Amino acid sequence: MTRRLTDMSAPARLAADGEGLGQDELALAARNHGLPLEALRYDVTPPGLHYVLTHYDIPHVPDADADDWRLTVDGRVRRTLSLSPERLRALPPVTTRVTMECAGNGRALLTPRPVSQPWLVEAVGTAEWTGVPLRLLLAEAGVASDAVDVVFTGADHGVERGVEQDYQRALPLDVATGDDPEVLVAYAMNGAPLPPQHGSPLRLVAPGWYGMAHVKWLRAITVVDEPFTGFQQSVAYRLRQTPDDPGEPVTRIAPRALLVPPGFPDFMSRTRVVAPGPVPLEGRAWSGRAPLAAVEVSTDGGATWHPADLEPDDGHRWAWRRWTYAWTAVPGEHVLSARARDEAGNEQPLEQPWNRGGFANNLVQRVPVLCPEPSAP
Ligand SMILES: Nc1nc2c(c(=O)[nH]1)N[C@H]1C(S)=C(S)[C@@H](COP(=O)(O)O)O[C@H]1N2
Ligand SMILES: [Mo]
Repeated sequence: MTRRLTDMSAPARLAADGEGLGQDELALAARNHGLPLEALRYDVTPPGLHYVLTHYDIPHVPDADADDWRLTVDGRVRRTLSLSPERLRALPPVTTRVTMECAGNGRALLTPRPVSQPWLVEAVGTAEWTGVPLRLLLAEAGVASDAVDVVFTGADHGVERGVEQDYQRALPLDVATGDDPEVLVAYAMNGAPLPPQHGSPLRLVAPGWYGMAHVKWLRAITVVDEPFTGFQQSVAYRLRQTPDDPGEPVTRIAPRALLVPPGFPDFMSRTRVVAPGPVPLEGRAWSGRAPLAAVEVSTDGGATWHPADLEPDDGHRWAWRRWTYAWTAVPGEHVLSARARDEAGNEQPLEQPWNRGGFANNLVQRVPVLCPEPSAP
């Protein structure tokens, strides 16, 4: 259901020159937390450390009611299905390790700043998602030959830029019915039932796609014979330079590398402090567009770049990969960066890729580090 409350075309706001974060952005930041960057050390993110992004409220689904949940598969299908979580758990399970990243990651570092969830670089996490391949459910329902898109509806409801709505996103039919990667209707995260904030009892997992496609609290899958034009598809999540620019849709994750910040932090500035001498650097890198080709590291603010050692993916194509680099710190101030490139030639830019939503911005991370002079014995 979509109802117009005020003007649907009201564009998202850009912060004025020099305008600090407002209470509206703080309220979002306090609800939607990022991955503490030191947790990049885990291959699989412990659930409480995985980033969270929820547009409206987390629906209240008491554990006792979770099995009363019904997922409807309808629209342009031969047979409408009504599936309980129990029924889905009885089907052969598939587990996929997936790195998920919010399309707005990095937004708060842009100039001018799009006013929305003010992510720095930490809107990412990797989990083992267990569920049922979406293509098997669609095959059971029998997709009509005129199908174009598959729409996913969550149980959460809100209003956004004047438009009252259920959270809804669609995938093109070929992606929804594909098996490489296999889109999942997931009921477990890291081997346990989905936590409330990650979509309990059911969510979509679309490996390689930015977070907005992974619809949580999934209650309906609707096959449609026209391109889906819901708010999150055609108003939000478009790469626009101006409010009236139709823009390209946000789809798969652009390559990014992040560092585990070395040494220890200053409480307020988060500046890192390291002792002179060998400082092993490590981090993670990923791309949802093509397999990773290389990660490079700079320890001089991006002036020079050196190849990092990139670990193999060990069969986890849709998960981040660890990289390492041996640095020797000398006294002074340094800026550390890492940048990823994938096999399709997509590479992280050194200049911000700006659009009004602050989406798919994979500007390289900058980590200021202070290396004090060794203290006299
Ligand atoms: N139903 C529903 N699904 C949703 C959202 C939402 O607000 N409602 N947020 C989306 C966005 S923008 C992101 S980035 C991911 C975040 O998933 P996570 O909170 O499990 O990390 O969920 C997506 N799925
Ligand atoms: Mo997101």
